[in-house]
Amino acid sequence: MRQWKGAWLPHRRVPGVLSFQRRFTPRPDDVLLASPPKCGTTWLKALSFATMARAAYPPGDGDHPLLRLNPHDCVPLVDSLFSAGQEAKLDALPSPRLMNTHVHHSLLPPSVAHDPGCKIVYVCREPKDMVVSLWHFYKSSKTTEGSTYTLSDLFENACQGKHSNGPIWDHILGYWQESQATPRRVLFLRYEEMLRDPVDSIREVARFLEVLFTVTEEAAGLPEDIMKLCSIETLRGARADKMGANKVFVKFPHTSFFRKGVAGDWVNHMTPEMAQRFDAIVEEKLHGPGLSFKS
Ligand code: PAP
Repeated sequence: MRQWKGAWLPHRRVPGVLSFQRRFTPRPDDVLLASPPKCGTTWLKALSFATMARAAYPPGDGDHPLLRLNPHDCVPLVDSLFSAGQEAKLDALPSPRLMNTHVHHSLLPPSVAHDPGCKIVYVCREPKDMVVSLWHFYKSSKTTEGSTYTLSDLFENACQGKHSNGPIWDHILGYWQESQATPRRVLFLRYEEMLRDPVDSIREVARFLEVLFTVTEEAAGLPEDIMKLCSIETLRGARADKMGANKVFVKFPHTSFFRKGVAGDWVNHMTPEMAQRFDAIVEEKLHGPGLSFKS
């Protein structure tokens, strides 16, 4: 791991993030989905893609791309494309481009962070659930390193903010503050609220992206169709390449992106002491700005 401007990054990701910062050419109608890892990115990618591309791909269509591709193959992770020297793929995307990043707001290219045109949809999650989800994800990796990583190793690192794109509290704060300052440019979502009312979240994303559902679409049940298409059960069963989402995630099988998909699974993995310790750190970091994950 390397620390850069306060953020922890896997060392192999640093060149990609640097290139993203320096060489990314924005378009005024770009849409960037941002998130810490394991906080609902795959779901948000599916929902946003299905919503934005609904004219070309009706969500009830039996041959919808999301039924044959992993959502990560439909919406590229920008910094990874730069890491892999594949940024030309971004130029080839039709406008409005839908892209994703895991980097902190402070690491975004200035053109993206402050461009009045580019919209950012951010999703985060209860931090303990993020840690547990990340641990399961590492365990599903095909590498020996991944399969021997213990929850207590990851937990100790997470308490110091030293995990991929950590600290999670700074990640959350950066986008939250931006969403407060410029709510028309940054939409701040929570995974738990999306789980509580997925259709409402779909409408919220559509409203924010200025692709509102028409009266006819509402009457035809399009938001509900998108919810069903993007449910964890449907996406898990998609005919996507079972060996992995795309070249960047090739070590991870398709199903490793769709585990439980619930809130509060930390309780099955962390002791009350671990939970208390982590909560205290997170609450202290987020308390001032008025954000909380306490239930
Ligand atoms: P990524 O960083 O690798 O893209 P991300 O998609 O952000 O991962 O988060 C994965 C979590 O979202 C998993 O949570 P879990 O480990 O606690 O189960 C995964 O199950 C959950 N998830 C993926 N797709 C969906 C979905 N369609 N609906 C609800 N949750 C989902």
